[in-house]
Amino acid sequence: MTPQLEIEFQRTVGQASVLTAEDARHFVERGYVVIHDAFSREIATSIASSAWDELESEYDVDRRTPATWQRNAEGAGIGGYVRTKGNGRKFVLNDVAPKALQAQADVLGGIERIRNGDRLAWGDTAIGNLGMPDERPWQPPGVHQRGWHKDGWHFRHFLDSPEQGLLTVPIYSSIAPRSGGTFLAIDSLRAVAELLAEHPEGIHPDGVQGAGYLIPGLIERSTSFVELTGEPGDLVLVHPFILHRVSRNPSTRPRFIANVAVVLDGPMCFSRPAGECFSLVEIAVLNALGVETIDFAATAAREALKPSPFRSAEERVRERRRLDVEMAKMASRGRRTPRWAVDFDYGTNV
Ligand SMILES: O=C(O)CCC(=O)C(=O)O
Ligand SMILES: [Fe+2]
Repeated sequence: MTPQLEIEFQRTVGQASVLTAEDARHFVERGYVVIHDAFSREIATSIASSAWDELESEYDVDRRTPATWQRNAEGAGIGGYVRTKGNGRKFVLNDVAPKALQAQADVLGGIERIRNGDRLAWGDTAIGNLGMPDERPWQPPGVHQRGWHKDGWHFRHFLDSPEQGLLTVPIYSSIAPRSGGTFLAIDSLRAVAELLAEHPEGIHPDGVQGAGYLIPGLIERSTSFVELTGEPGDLVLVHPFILHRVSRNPSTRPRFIANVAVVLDGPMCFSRPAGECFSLVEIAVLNALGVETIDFAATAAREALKPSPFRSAEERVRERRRLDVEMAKMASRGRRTPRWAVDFDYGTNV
């Protein structure tokens, strides 16, 4: 960090109450931090257990018999990967997990910067990566893999977008190494920040999702990866610009997490008036770009979009046209999808 940014960092850390200075530095420099025992094991295990109840009643699976788990297989190459609907329970963090709430406030610059911060709640849906022991060995994270993405399939992405202020991953079951933990490209923050800084008109969300044409060019610049591991009750806070992907779980240790987007009360700000602290999310962006402030102003309207799987035929055609125009413009400015992309199911603009 530059000396001036270090001063800003110390000011922000001085206001944190759950994150230690070490946690905060980890988040700024590595793009994520694991907060241990951020919420009770009871909440975690009750969500994981109701997820199994749902899977057993909806599919012909038995939680004790890994050979049955493949019956939920959803995505290509990721057997046993499933999202549960839950029972509609709500866990208001302020009431039942104040440490989890405060940890998020610590990285976002205060609870008042979180939309409905004092009523922020988790549901009881879960994402299971159940474990599919088969002949294919575990693969470590790497560039040439499918499904890398930036979260946020429902809005036009700007450098300061408030819709996905933070990516949070509450852990509901033990995640051992090589057992289905999410893969993070921890040095992808800079590539994503540079892209967004270059495009004040914003980026169509389809460009940065799993099949997004921009992803291969971005992930290609990463050399540093981690897989998330942890225990029930741990909360992983991930910077919104960190590219990540689902990993294949070849073990018999099922994994349950959630992925909760935190919405900010307003856009991020990279040139705050004296007396106002930057959030750690903002400091991470400034640090990644090697600057102390950025005068960012979006030049196109913020826009909510229907996520691609839910669009009507007509909407699909319309968004595809818009994306095609964006892709062509990017190509003409020299941002071209690398050749290998199509072999891993990404789009391409070349
Ligand atoms: O299941 C995982 O490991 C990651 C899920 C994810 O990236 C997402 O839901 O956006
Ligand atoms: Fe994601």
